[in-house]
Amino acid sequence: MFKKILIANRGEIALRIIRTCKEIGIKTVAVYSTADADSLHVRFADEAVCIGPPSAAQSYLDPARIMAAAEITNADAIHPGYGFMAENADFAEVCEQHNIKFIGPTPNMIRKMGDKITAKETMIKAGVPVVPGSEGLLKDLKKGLEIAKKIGYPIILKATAGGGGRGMRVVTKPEEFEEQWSLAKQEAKAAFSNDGMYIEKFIENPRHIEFQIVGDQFGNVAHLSERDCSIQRRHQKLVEESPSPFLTKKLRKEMGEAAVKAGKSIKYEGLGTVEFLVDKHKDFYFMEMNTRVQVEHTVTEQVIEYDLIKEQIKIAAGIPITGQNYFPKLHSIECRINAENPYKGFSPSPGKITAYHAPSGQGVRVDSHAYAGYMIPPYYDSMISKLICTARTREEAITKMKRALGEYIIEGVKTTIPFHKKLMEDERFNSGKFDTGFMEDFDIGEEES
Ligand code: MV4
Repeated sequence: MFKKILIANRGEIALRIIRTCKEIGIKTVAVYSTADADSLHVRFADEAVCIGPPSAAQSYLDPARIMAAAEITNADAIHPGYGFMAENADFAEVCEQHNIKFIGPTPNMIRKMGDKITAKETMIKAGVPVVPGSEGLLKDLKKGLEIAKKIGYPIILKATAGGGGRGMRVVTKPEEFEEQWSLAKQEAKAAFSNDGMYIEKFIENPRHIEFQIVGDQFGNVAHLSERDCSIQRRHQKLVEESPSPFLTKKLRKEMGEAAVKAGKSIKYEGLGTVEFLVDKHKDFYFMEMNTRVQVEHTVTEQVIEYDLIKEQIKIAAGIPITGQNYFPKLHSIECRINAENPYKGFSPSPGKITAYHAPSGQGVRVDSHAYAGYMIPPYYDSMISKLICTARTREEAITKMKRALGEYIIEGVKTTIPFHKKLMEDERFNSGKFDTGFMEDFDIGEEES
């Protein structure tokens, strides 16, 4: 087992990883930018190394600074958390070269799934259903128009280097194809230095349902059931839950088997998420695979009673998994609390938290690095807390969430708490009949004074 893990991240996830390390007797090293000197991950780690100024490019995203911190502290592994270095194959390779274990899949697996066309081809070979579309890279505009005509409009143009909603354009009729094609290519070139595109049939208002998978170094792969992440706004998830109110037992089994097939086909190692789009006929299609721990891993932990970070560390250390699939015993919902003003288009609201009280009680979990007096820096993402409520049924979990949201006090900055309160009262949310279009016509109403 590792003796010392460096956590190449900040905020709640750095804290989350430190907590597990403490429980299993592994020393921790925090790294931080000068903007995070007063952060809890710095205080709770056994050691901490300042790696640079606030700009992420010169701190959390700089491989040389992170590696230097790992070497001077003698860390034998690096946990990247999510974001930053988590899906950076080059960084995983640098770790390998320095004989420091990157806690995650191999650089090749990260690369394979990071390139969306390669990922899709891999899934087709493995027999996992994918959205009908072009096979491989689109050669030129003419070929694109041809394929779009064949599959029928509307279609969606996607960048092979994209993902998570970046580098996509919907085309509803042939007359618009050329313009959208060149805009999409320009955007992809600017964002990813790679303008490779592919086409898919556009599925209107799908549900976003993802399966947690876990694989070890011996070829065992299992799934830990699904999370429903359909409540999103501009590709930012707001609420996640497990199990999905949309899945039947039969569909869960089928999708779970597809997710395991996906993982086995690449001998996947570590924690991974297989994202599916599910249409109104309950047909499901592989979308993307994420090769990291996700923000919403917590709801899975709650419903199957499993420490996913512990599992991730054990797998990296070469300990085998049992290979059995897990099914939810409970219902868990996560509300992401962001320092944003939901009454003003979710605009960022960084600043000092002047008063803070977190909810608690049975079935209430708060994963947060926030405290009274904490200064939320403007440089990083705006999530300051995850409120996770777990009960036997969805109805009870929602009731508990309302109670917990009512106890949550955060003063000094605007937060998304009022949004979540309104959502928990929403009829459509309560019925479980919603899709990824939900936020387009959700009305939060007037701010209470
Ligand atoms: C799609 C789609 C409809 N049809 N692909 C958005 C995130 C990225 N993972 C892919 N996304 C989509 N791909 C086809 N062929 C609709 C979306 C999409 C979406 C997907 C999941 C959750 C929220 C979404 C919001 C808008 C669009």
